[in-house]
Order: sequence, then C-alpha cells, then structure tokens
Amino acid sequence: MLWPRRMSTPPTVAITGAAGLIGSILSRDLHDEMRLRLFDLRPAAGCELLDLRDLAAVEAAFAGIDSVIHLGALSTEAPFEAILESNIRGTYNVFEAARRRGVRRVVFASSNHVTGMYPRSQRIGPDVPLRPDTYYGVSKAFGESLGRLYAEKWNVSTVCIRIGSMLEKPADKRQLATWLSPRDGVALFRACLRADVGYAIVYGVSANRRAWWDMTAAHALGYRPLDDAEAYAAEVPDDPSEHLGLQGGVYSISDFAGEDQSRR
Ligand code: 15L
Repeated sequence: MLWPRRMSTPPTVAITGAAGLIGSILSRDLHDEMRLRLFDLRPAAGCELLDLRDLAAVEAAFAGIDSVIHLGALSTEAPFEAILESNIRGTYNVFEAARRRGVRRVVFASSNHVTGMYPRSQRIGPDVPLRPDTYYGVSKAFGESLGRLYAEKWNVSTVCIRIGSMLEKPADKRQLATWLSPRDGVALFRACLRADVGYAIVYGVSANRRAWWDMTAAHALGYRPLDDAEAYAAEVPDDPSEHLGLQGGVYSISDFAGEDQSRR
C-alpha cells in the first residue's frame, strides 16, 4: 500500500480538472478518506484556480502534495494546437512539477482512445501496440509515455487508466462495452492511488459482459468492479458508430487535420 506508513494523517491528494465530470465524482466520494486539493482552470465551488499551461503555477500548487490525480485536459478531439497546449504541455507540466515537489504517485487519466482504431471483434490488453484514433488519443499516449519516463528515471510512480466511458449510465450500445460506473470508477482510482507499483497501465471499465478490454492488470492492483452495463441493454439507443466496427466509435472519423485553432 502506497500510503506513507509513517503518516498519522491521511495523504494529501491533488486533483487537476476537479470540476469536470470525473473530477466531481471523485471529489465527492474520496474526500472522507484523504485530504483533497481541488484544482481547475475555471472557477468552480471548492476548487482553486490553476492553469496547467503555467509550470511555475503548477509547481507552487503541488507544495505538500503526496499524490496527484491528473484529469485536467481537453476531454475530446480538437485541433492539434489546442491539444498541444492543454493536453501535451499541461501533462508535461504536471509530471515535471510532481518531480520537483517529490510527489510519490501520479494517477494519469489516459483514455481508451489510445487504442481506438482496434476492431471491436478484438479483445485487447494494455500491452498491445498503440493505435490512437485522434490527436486527443495521441496526447494520452504521450502522457502514458511521459509517465513511464518520470517513473523509471525520477521515481514519480505512475498509474495510467485508459478510461472507457465514465458516466452515470451508458448512453448508447457502444457504451455497453465501454461503461465505467461512478462507483467502479471511484474504486479504480482508489486502487490506483494505493497500489504498490512503480508504473502500470490499466483499462478502466466496469464488469461489462460485452467489454473488449483485458482487466487482469487492473485486478492485480486490487480493482474489483461491481457493475455491468448489461443492466441497461434494453433501454439504450443504437450506437451511431456501430457500422465503423472500431472501438473508438465516432472518434475514428472525427477529422481536424490541418485545422488552425484560430479558425474555430
Ligand atoms: C474519452 O476519452 C472521453 O473523454 C469521453 O468524453 C468519452 O467520449 C469516452 O472517451 C468514450 O470513449 O466514450
């Protein structure tokens, strides 16, 4: 267990992007077992303002922090320049500030879109070659790789979660495979914070019987999912991306190639 043994007080955990969907769930459900510092780019209740593009500001924010849950990023496909600033530079700043401040563990919110070009007919695990479906997916692949560098070279231990679809309920038939229920998501982040490991990559889904991803690595960290999206099978609408046959769904056809952010 990674909680510092000598500490009589609970660890202090920073959450970036804390006002987002996943950040709000984690802040609500983890606050009674650890001290949380919540950071977001935009004003939100309980959050401190932090622009992850500013390394000095991130370093100042991480004073006294034991672990970081790094969620703050664009959460979908966007023009490359926007991805570069928010997801690539922002993630570099988080790892570099963590190194400078002696943070013990970064839990990095990666995404299933690092392997979104795999066919749905193929069951895959965290060791397959990457097949990103977007610049967004590439930025998450960058974060996984950066985490490995910081873990192996500077002992910033890192767990990357390739999150599926963390929502209250699955929204369409694709999500019967990719859904991560809020309570399973909280359990997975908790396991990733506590695991005694230097570096790991896991997928993040509930115990969905239609899931495409091998969860052995997540189980090894202590994750025990309780929910199965199949409970919603009769009520979810068809998946508009099913004909593509790809795990990433519509991400595989979103196209911002050559687009300048200033044109949007
Ligand atoms: C993601 O990585 C996105 O952040 C989220 O908005 C969903 O689109 C999810 O993937 C998904 O694949 O459903």
